[in-house]
This record gives sequence, structure tokens and C-alpha cells, in this order.
Amino acid sequence: MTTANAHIASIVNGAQADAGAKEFVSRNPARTSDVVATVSLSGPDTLVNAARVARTAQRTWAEVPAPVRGTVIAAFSRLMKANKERLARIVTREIGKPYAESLGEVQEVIDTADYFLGEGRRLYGQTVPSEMPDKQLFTFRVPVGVATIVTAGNFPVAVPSWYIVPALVTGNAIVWKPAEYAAECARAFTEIAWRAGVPKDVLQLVYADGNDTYAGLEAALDAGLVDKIGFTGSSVVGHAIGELAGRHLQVPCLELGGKNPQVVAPDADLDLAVDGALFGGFGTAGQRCTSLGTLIVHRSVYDEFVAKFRTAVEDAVIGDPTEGVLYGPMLDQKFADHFEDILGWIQPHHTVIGSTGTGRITADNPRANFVGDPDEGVFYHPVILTGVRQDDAVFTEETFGPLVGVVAYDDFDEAIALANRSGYGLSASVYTNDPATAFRFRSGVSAGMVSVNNSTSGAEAHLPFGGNGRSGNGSRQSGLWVLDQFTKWQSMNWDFSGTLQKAQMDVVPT
Ligand code: UN1
Repeated sequence: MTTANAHIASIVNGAQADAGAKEFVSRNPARTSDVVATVSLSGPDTLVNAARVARTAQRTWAEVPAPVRGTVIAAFSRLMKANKERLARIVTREIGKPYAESLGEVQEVIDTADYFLGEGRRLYGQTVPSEMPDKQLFTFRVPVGVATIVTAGNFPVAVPSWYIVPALVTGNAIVWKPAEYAAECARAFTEIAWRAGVPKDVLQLVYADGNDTYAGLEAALDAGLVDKIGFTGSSVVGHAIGELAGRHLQVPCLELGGKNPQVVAPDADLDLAVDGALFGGFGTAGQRCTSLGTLIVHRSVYDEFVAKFRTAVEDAVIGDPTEGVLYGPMLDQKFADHFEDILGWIQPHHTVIGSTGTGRITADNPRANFVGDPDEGVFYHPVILTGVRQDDAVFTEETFGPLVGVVAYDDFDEAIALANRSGYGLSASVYTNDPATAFRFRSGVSAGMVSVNNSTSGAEAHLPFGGNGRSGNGSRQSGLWVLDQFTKWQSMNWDFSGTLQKAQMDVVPT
């Protein structure tokens, strides 16, 4: 395990940027006395400077033949494989993700790189017939230019790779602003990319707080230095970024929150559905955008399902993320305050089921809500809330913590309506053995990602990832679909007739 307490700062054009006035101390959330890094946060100017450097660097990078850019991605993949355990240990230490999940997260980076390394040889355009003789039409993908990527810390390397890898292979330059509490993960990732041959002016790293990031983005957009914003984080910030980008006639790639439902149909394998709910609701302490928010269970199996789920949750081990636990701490100590929100969501008509059987949620003694001493490590008890109603805030608002609500349904149309009720539309799951039920669910829900007999979490890296409604603007990451985020289509027509042929005028006999 890395034990150094690094002092780190933004890296612009390969050099450490001037130390800003603000500092952030990134701590191991499982053992807060363990300081992972002291991070100098930059002001807005640093982001603008980085975008200016990127503007120039991008032109050179775009001239590198796409298959050669692909070989850099191949080298990145090889280095990621060689550093898989080291990087996973950094992830576990800095954000408290259980080590097995951290290994999976680095694997997701490798999968993404392996998927895109061949794309340099496959950035196809089209040849298109013309409506006129002796004329040929073509299309080409061209890079958008400078992409600014702003990412959350819950997937501190996998989600950034979804943007960075395809943006690089398609010839863009990147300014990356990671979550400050995942600063060391971002530094380790970026160094691996540089070692693989990504030029340091093509991938730059800027640490900044939310306000300065927004101000820097606005200034860089005003100066014409940013062509695309990629953002993964809360819906509230996503709205602000969407408005900012819209004012500059840009469409950002937004991957926002979720209130992801899991429907349990009467014919479902209940044990399987419990496994899915346990992983979806409590994996990563419920801090995935794809985490399960609400279970929607058919009334005929409701009591049996809740009893099984309760047992599974009570048996689960929460604690040291270097061990085989269901989940570790919250991502950062700042989320200790988040419990106030959770307390506010609980209503008198809810029944609280917690790891102790009776539940530990209490407003009288907030410290009892934690496993252990929250000053040493921020570990929440898992909570199931039954008796949730569709008008409750907890039914519609993302909790981003280990809390799952349960409601009963009678009719499948009602289940679909409940699944869509929050207005989020990221991931939705149904447990059933009936293909008709599965397909009705797929076509009825507004989610961008649907699972049948699988958890709401755990999407594979080569399918389109993204959501609708409050979960995003319909943009998709991962797989081929992300190419449309980082390239623009350019068309070309070539007339070799030797005469001026006019479209729509010299053409087609009626
Ligand atoms: C996120 O929480 O922002 O599907 C991404 C999953 C992971 C990615 C989650 N592969 O749960």
C-alpha cells in the first residue's frame, strides 16, 4: 500500500501549476488520520490556461494518424494491466471502495482502452451516392477539439476513462478536473497515460473547487477555448453546466444522478432478486449513479422478499474496504453531513430496517447512525425503509447512500408507472422469468439502461451508458456511441463532371 502523503497540484503543460490559495486534504475515509494527499486547488485562470495550451496541442495531436493514436491507447492498456493492483490499492485507500470492486474498476479502464484501441483504425466515414452524375459525396469524423471533463469521485478512474480514452483516440485534447477527494487516483491515472505516450499538453489535470471550476469553464468558453464539456455528477450541477454550455451553443455530455428502480414480479426468483438488490442498493455504499433507489415488489411476494432482504442486509459485513466487505466507508468525510439529509427523508409512516434489526436511524443521537466513530471513518449502517409512498421525497430524490426504499404494487402497469415516477431515467431492473413481462418493462420504462434478472448497477463498458430526464440530456458514453460526443461529422462533395451541377435544380426527372 502507498503510504506517502503526496503534496500535489494541477499539472498544466507538463509543469506543476502555481499553488492556489486553497488546499484540500484528501484522507482515507476508512481511517481519516491517514492523509493520502494534500492538494493545492487552482483558481479559474489555471483552467483557462490549460484550455489555451490544449487548443494548440490538439492541432498537433489530431495530425497524428488515428491508428497511431490507437497504439498509444494500446500502450495505456498494457500499463494499466501492469499497474492494476497498485492503482486499485490507491482507489481503495483514497475513496474507500472495497478492494475487489477497485480491481473491477481498474478492469473497466482496461476494457475501455481495449475496446477503443482498434477504433483508431475504424474511424470510418461514408461514401454516399450523389443525386448528380460524375459527383461523389463523402462524410468524415473530425475531432471536436478541446474537451473539458469534470468527474465525480465514486468511480475515480473508470468513469474518467470513458471520456478520456475515446476523446484521445479521436484526436481531441483534454483538460480533466477530477473530484478533489479522488485527487491521488486522478494523478496516478494521468501519469500512466503520459507514460503510455499521451503528450502532457494533450491530457492536463486541474484541481479546483466547484465554484472555481464553473468560473474557469465560463471564462474558457467565452474565450472560445472549450468545444465540449463532459460532466459526471449531480443533476443540480448538471443543470448549471447544461445552461452554461447551451449559452455557448454547445451540447455537453451529461451523466447525472439516478433513482434507479428494481421491480420484483410475482414469478421472480426471490433469492436472485435479493442478491441483485443487495449489490445494487449497498454496493459502493449506494454511491453509484446506478445504485438501486427503490424496490417495487409485487404484493403477493412482498413479505417474503422483505424478510429475505432483511436477513441478507443484517448478515452483511460493513467495514475495512481492504477486506471482503459488502461496502466500506462513504467516499469522503464530507459525506458525514449527508446523514442529515437522510434523516430528513424518513417519515413516521416508514418502517426502518437496519443492520441491527431495529435500525439505527435516529435524530436523537446522530453518532449512533454510524458504524464506529465517524471521526475515524465514515461508515453508515445499511437501511431499508418499507412503507414508502410515491409522494415521499425518498421515493423521488437520489440518496447516494446505503438506503433502499420498498413499495408494493398490484398491477404491472402500476409497477412501470412507479419505476418512472422519479423523473430520473438512468438504470432500471426487473426480476421475472416471463419474457413478455421483461419486454413490457423494457418498452415501458424511461431508463437508458434496463436489466433483466440483474442488478441496476454493473453496466459493461461497451454498451451505451447514460440516462434520460433528470439523469442526463440523452447523451451516451461507452461503446461506439460515445464517438458522436467527441467527433463532429463533416461532409464533402466532389464534382468531377467539369460543369457546374446544381443540387435540387439540375437533377432528378419528375
Ligand atoms: C457511476 O456511478 O457514475 O454500471 C458509474 C455501473 C458502473 C459504472 C457506474 N459500471 O454501476
